[in-house]
Amino acid sequence: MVLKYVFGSPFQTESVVCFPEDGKVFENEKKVPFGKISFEDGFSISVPLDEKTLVFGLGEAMGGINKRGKIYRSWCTDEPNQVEDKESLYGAHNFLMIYSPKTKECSALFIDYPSLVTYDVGFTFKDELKISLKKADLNLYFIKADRNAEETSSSEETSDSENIQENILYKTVRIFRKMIGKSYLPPLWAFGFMQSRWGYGSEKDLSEVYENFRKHKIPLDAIFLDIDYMKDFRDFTVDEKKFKDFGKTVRNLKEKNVHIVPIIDAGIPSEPEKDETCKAGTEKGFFCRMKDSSLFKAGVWPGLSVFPDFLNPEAGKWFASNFEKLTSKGIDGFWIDMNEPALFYSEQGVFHLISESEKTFKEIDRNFFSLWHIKDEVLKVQNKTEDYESFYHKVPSPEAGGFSENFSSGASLENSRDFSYVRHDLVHNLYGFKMTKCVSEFLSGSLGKNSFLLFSRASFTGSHRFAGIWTGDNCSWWSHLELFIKQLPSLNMLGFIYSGCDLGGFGGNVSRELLLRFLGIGVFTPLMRNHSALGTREQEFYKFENPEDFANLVSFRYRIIPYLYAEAEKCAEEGKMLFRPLSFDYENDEIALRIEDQLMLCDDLMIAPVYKPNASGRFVYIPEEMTMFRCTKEKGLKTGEGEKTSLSRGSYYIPYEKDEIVFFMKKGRRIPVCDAAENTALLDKTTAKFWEG
Ligand code: MIG
Repeated sequence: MVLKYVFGSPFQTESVVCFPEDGKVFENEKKVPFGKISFEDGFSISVPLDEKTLVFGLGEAMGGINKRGKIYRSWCTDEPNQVEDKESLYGAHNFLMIYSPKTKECSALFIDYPSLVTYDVGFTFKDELKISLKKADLNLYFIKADRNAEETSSSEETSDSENIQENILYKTVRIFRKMIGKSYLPPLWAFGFMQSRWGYGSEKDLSEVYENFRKHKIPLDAIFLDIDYMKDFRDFTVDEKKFKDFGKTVRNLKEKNVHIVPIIDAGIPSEPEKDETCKAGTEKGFFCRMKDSSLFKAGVWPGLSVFPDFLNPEAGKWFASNFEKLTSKGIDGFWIDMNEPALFYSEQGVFHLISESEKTFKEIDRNFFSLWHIKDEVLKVQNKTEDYESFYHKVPSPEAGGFSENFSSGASLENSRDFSYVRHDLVHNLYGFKMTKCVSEFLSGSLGKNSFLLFSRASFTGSHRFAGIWTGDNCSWWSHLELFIKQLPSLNMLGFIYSGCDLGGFGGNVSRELLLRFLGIGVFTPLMRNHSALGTREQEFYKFENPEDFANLVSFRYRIIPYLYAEAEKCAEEGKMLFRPLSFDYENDEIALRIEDQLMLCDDLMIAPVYKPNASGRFVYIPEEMTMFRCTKEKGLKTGEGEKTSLSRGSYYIPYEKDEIVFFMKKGRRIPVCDAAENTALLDKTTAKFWEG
């Protein structure tokens, strides 16, 4: 059962593409049956939770799989400092599930709203979930699966064990996934291993990486280019000093089955005389503007920049058409960045800082405490609220709902019948989504559906139809390895099947052991990329002792790629999840319900990654009889079959060294495992043998 509550005049976000035929729509209700709504200070809904109730969802977020006990803010944020108390990351994913083990009932909420949404999940009051918005213009969806109805049935499902089919949590997700549409899936090569680093930007860098991977016999399918390949960090340019013939370099590597994947940022340098993209976009009026119709400018990598108005479909189409400059050179994969959008500073912000500082210095006398004021002001310059409130998008009027601006005096922007101006902060969370959408549509048209790789940093519910996402700037921290385990199932709930994190961690210096343990989960995630920040310890596998240990783990990945890809296809098509919390398979198991560090994988498997330093194993809960496969360099990783052990339900200490892969298979299941290969193009599916549980 799906109920849609329309309040006020919502913005049409495009998150939901398929409203169920038997769904009901209500307009401007004063009461809802699942909580208390209030129109004070915008809009809020309060839902009572009983003590045992679990709350899942919110996609890319901090916290646990069970979201209780924390505040979250859905506001796309460039957040390179992901410490525990942070409330926002790069994605805005307003989907929550509430499961009561007592009543065995599950309901879900989807808040279809393009700006800040705050979730207080039993933090202020332990038994209250409170969701707050600034405006009372939204679509609120309430989903309640019926245990006995065949809402999610499909012919493929006969292979599922009964417990999955009947699981009310899984059923609820699948109703939601039907509403938000099928997931994007890249071509097979994008399931191969991909090497990246901020700093790679020349022909020499690429060949060095390629040669080293070959030398150490580590499989590889793609090498990434970060902003350094561009001329002065300008989109759609290639630095000729670094690449004599870019097209030739790309083609040469492609002949060796290695794809080059360049980055594209959201901002365009504000230099119409020098920069073609800026010139064309300015002439067409495709950049975001301020009230007085001057261009909004803020600093990002190329310096002071202007920002394509992705909420204007014509502007998006034009921006995306520029990708041809790279696809024509043989590029068939991109990652898009800085699209929250991240703003280092705006002109207004810097002027404000200068005047504040001058004032402080003048008055400082001997009260040095006032220096803290300057420190605060400096920090505030980046991603400043006032900046997000200062510019506008030109949105097709029917989409804008009650969000279009009522300009008073001093404005030269004007709403028309066809287009309305909407202030950025009111639709902030759509910026990266719309960028992803236009780029994906362009690539789909020019390269063909499912034949390009695309993933984005910022995202919104619905982005999964157009691209994958990565989880942004994590760090080489054990806690971030743990965080990633918790993020994966939540991302899968929202259809982000093609997703992953920077393996090894982006910021900070990775230890050999941590990198190996990151791979312990990375071998299973569709997006499998080692990426790190400029200035950190080099983290290519061959920079560490015994690179063959890494090569073995990556080889194992290649052995299961055909299986993983086929399963991911099912997930994308049928609204299934590649990674699930254990509760999605064992809803009646009190222990499984609370497990935060093991995941169900595909239909058949369970994984329990090690995420603590200096561990030579971990405790694992086995929720039903399973077969454990231990893959070592002698048995299973590179060749042959992993060592099998049968385990009945219960808890075990499982020895699990960092150069091994351990996973668990449900009884009676089997998965195909083929021979490893240097890259996905050389994988031979006919070599597959079944590993049986
Ligand atoms: O301000 O392009 O998350 O992956 O290496 C940092 C440089 C900009 C942030 C991305 C990261 C990328 C980096 N970018």
